[in-house]
Amino acid sequence: MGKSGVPNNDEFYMKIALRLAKKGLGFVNPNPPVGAVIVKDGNIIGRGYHTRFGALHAEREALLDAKKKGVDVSGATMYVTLEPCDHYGKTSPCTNAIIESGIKRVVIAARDPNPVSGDGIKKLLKNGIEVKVGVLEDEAKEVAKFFFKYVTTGLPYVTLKYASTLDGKIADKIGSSKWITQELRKEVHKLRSIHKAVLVGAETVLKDNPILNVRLPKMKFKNPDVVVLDENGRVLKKVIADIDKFELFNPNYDRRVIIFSSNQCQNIEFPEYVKVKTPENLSVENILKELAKEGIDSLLIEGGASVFSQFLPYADEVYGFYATKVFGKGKSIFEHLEIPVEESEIPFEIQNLKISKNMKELMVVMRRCSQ
Ligand code: AOF
Ligand code: ZN
Repeated sequence: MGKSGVPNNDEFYMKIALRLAKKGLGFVNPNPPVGAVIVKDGNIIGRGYHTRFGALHAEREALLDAKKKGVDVSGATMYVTLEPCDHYGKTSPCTNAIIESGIKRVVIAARDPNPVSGDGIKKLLKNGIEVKVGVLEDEAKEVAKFFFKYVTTGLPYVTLKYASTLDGKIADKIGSSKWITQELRKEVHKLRSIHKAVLVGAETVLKDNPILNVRLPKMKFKNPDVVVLDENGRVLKKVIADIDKFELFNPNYDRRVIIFSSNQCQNIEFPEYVKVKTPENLSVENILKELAKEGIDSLLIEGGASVFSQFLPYADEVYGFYATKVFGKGKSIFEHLEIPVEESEIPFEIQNLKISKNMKELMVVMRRCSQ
């Protein structure tokens, strides 16, 4: 912030770059959403963002945009939400493109934690470019939180999402669980659209036959991959018998389906978008590691109670959707956890709240406290 509380110029343009970066959410995983703007004499002459995995990086998109407009970028400033890369990956180094363009100043929000990408800042400085780092750094790390967790830990970012009654029930006593919350469903679909994969347990697949796709009218999105935790092989057995019975396996949703199972089903031919994984160890840690190997940087846990209980200790974020309903007897969200009262304080803090327009539903967003 400037002294008057008004954002200074660097923050002003970085905000625009961050807004552009967000457009890539859900399309770029496991790479980062990145945005860039080029400014000369107070005018924005180029804008760009990373649009999808494997596509041009934000910096090159912004340079291309300026070129298409026929403007000369020499002497301009580039604002970019992540340190420019200095490596030959799917594209050649952004540092080279910046240096060749004649840009004289680069403002960066966050340093790149990915060691593979090289030292972009050093390269720019060595080539006489002025560099400023750390403008809206926290905001940039927030936008690219999946990437930061994935690159620094080798594990996906885990978001746990449940819909429950006021008394913490996700299903009534006969197991029916559909439509506990209605009004805030758009929030759920937004969550699905930004995660690389959603995970459900066998019980949910067998009871609810869920689709788990994104339904957001008039918006561009990508359906997340689906991961099924099928410890006893119950889903697999049914799928082998009749795959068409399951919404999850409908090829129209254009996504991968990964099943973790104890069932060794050699010689069974599945469609190419289905992958069965049968690691010896089906612990949560191991499943997360296996998913990271599949390029899954973000995982949305969608239920049911057994899966919620197993994944809560690994969740980075929790979205609780509450309806003004009461089931009394029924399935509790975390009923498989046995926690002594003195240890019941979970290391989360409430970050955000949203009440539905009809005042009947509440979304509570919780984040694991930073140590
Ligand atoms: C992106 N988009 O806009 C920027 C990235 O696999 P590659 O060759 O596309 O390189 C990916 C790495 O490049 C990524 O991990 C990050 O460190 C860096 N910057 N990546 O996908 C971008 N600026
Ligand atoms: Zn790059």
